[in-house]
Amino acid sequence: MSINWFPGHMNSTRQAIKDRVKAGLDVVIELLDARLPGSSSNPLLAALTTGRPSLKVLNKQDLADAAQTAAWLDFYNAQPHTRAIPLDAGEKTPARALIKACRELAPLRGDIHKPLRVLICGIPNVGKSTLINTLVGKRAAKTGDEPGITKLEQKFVLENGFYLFDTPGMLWPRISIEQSGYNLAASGAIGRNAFDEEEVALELITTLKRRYPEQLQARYGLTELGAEDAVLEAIGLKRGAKVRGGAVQMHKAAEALLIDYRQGLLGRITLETPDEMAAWRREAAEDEARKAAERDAAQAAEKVKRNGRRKASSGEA
Ligand SMILES: Nc1nc2c(ncn2[C@@H]2O[C@H](COP(=O)(O)OP(=O)(O)OP(=O)(O)O)[C@@H](O)[C@H]2O)c(=O)[nH]1
Ligand SMILES: [Mg+2]
Repeated sequence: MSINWFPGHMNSTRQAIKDRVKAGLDVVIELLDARLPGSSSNPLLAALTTGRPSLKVLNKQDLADAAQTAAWLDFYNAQPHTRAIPLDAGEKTPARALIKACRELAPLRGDIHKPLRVLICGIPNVGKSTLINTLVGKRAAKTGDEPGITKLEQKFVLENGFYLFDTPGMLWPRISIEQSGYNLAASGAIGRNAFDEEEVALELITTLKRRYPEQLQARYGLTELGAEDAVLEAIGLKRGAKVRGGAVQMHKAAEALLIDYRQGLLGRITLETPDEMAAWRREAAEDEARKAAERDAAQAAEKVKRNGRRKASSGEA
């Protein structure tokens, strides 16, 4: 399954971020989802904001595996010009610490004449507006548990000389790393109609079986874990996803599992490690290179054929 969800408002967001960078921007805060810190990092955003001081915030850390969050923080903190911190966007004290970090990243800005301009961006539903509300100290930005709540860039004045810009969640036109597509969909970053819930639930079960089997068993009272579809059926039985005749509606079972996962009812779970992500990236790049080589070879063969036909029709030997 290759996911492609780049509705019109994301295209406008791309332009709005471009304009913001041009108009002047001091710090970029990219919110990542701590449950998928690699897949939630937006390559398009990286390209739009290169060269700006950047703070990566691993948000929803309350839902992620603490040991994995530590590994991902090490990974990002080892990258040049990058600082990474974990966060639960609703928690006031750690959120306020972000303000200090922004001031340190742009020490020459932050008064009325030279305001500090901070852009908050990231994939849909990752908690950008929640963070703004926590920082501002009131429900100023609209939030909600589905992707696509914020539709337009919005400016908030945090204090004198400190501006925050909330942006709509943005993905990128083609998510070529298949596993990233599944993890993004499982996390709730992708619109419901843009993916097959059953397929995503089965992939989630594969990951959970490999990495968190006890948590999966404990949540649904399963004594053993069989094949993915059998596990999904068992989940459906526990979660009342049966039709009248007694058969399990797999689509309902998938929906129930995804809701439970998103709400943290299976415990604290991280779907990917830095090493896995690096391997997926490599595989996707190799795949792209192979496809490009195949395309080139097909085009070259076509050209030879065309030349042959031309020579034949013009009577050349
Ligand atoms: N558990 C947990 N939930 C969070 C956290 N931050 C945000 N949420 C929840 O995630 C959902 C999305 O939050 P929003 O702030 O609307 O996300 P957004 O990034 O602004 O989303 P879009 O505007 O749709 O791109 C809401 O239900 C929040 O309550 C967090 O740190 N932990
Ligand atoms: Mg929002």
